Amino acid sequence: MRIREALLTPVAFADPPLLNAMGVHEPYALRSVLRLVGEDGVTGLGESYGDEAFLTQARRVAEQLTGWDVFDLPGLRRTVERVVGETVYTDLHGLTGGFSTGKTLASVYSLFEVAALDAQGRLLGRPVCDLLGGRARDEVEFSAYLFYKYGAHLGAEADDWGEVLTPEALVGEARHMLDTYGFRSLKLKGGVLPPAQETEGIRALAAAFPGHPLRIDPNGAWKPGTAIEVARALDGVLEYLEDPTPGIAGMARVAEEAGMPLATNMCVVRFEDLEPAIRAKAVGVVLSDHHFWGGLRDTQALSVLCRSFGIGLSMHSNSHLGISLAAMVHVAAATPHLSYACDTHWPWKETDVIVPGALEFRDGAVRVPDGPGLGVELDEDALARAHEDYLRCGLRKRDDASYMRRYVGSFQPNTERW
Ligand code: GKR
Ligand code: MG
Repeated sequence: MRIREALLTPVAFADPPLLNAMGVHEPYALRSVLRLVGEDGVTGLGESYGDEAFLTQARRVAEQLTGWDVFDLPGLRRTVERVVGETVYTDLHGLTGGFSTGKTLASVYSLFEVAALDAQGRLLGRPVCDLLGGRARDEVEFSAYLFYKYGAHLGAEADDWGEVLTPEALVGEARHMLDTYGFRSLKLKGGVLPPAQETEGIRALAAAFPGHPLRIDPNGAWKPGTAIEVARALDGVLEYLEDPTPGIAGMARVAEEAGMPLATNMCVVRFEDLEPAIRAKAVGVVLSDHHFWGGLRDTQALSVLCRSFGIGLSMHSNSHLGISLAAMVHVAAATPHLSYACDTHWPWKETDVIVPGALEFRDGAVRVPDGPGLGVELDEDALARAHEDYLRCGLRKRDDASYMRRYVGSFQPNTERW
């Protein structure tokens, strides 16, 4: 199947004021939606970041794809390498670690690879997970992604979740998520309140939901010594401790003392990071993310490497829509070595660009859609609305820190703050 055109549409969707080490989520999250339209009319869908710097690279690749055969993934890689060159895509938050040409190439390639696999699946009448080697599981388990949050965006009315800054409110948020989606694992986004308060938050969750696996992720907000104290305080309570401190050396120091495995989506973000991290015994769990690990097939390659070195695999997420969730579900289903429930921001959004129904959470898990390709259909009207929201909202890059300074004038990101 040869490509007639590659259409890239930036979209925005409403996002609550969720807190993290870098600040607070702005009123809209940005994404990009890709449609690869074949000469025969078959379309392949992809979704990724919506920051202008990413869109610029993706647009330049899209312009080069007329006549490209969607089964030629090495050809796609060459095109991406040629177009992206030495460019380094950076974001303002650093919540997925450092930046490099390799990571830029992997991120841009991924958007197009997913859409190509969707198109291949539609042509062959087979789900993407079959193209990735077949299902190791029929459904993929996800964790509840809990956030401390403000009650309202600046100048707006309170949202339905309300303010969450205390252990009691956190338990209320978790209860709502568990009742609605049936999650078992619970992940708390930390790095927001002093570590002792976040430790109390985890203890409150453990008491309210006995037997539910728990994790906390302060995105490197703690110094190694603090991280060791938290690890001791929560020994036997956490299934893993995610990015307690920045960098491989700091993580290795904490790992030596911590009773639970350390997980990361910040210090191991490229294949090149694996060797030093493994040598230093810095991480016990790598959090994959096809959006920056080079697509679905490289995510599987990452899984094989992790298995070879006795490291667990879980999955990181950012604010996303249904095309991304479908891709996450297919790759997770086709990846035998996946050790934990995956992250998702799904409960935090109210709208989508796909036709509802293909992706449903039952008992915290999503069944692999049976339809060909990713198994999700684009809702053209919803896409147009989300694009209108993008044009209207005026945001062109994610900037949690600047938005936070409008709440708290003196705010500085909490990186290694405590
Ligand atoms: O949505 O604020 C957020 C998260 O902090 C996200 O940006 C992180 O990349 O979820 C991510 C993580 O696990 O670090
Ligand atoms: Mg993380």
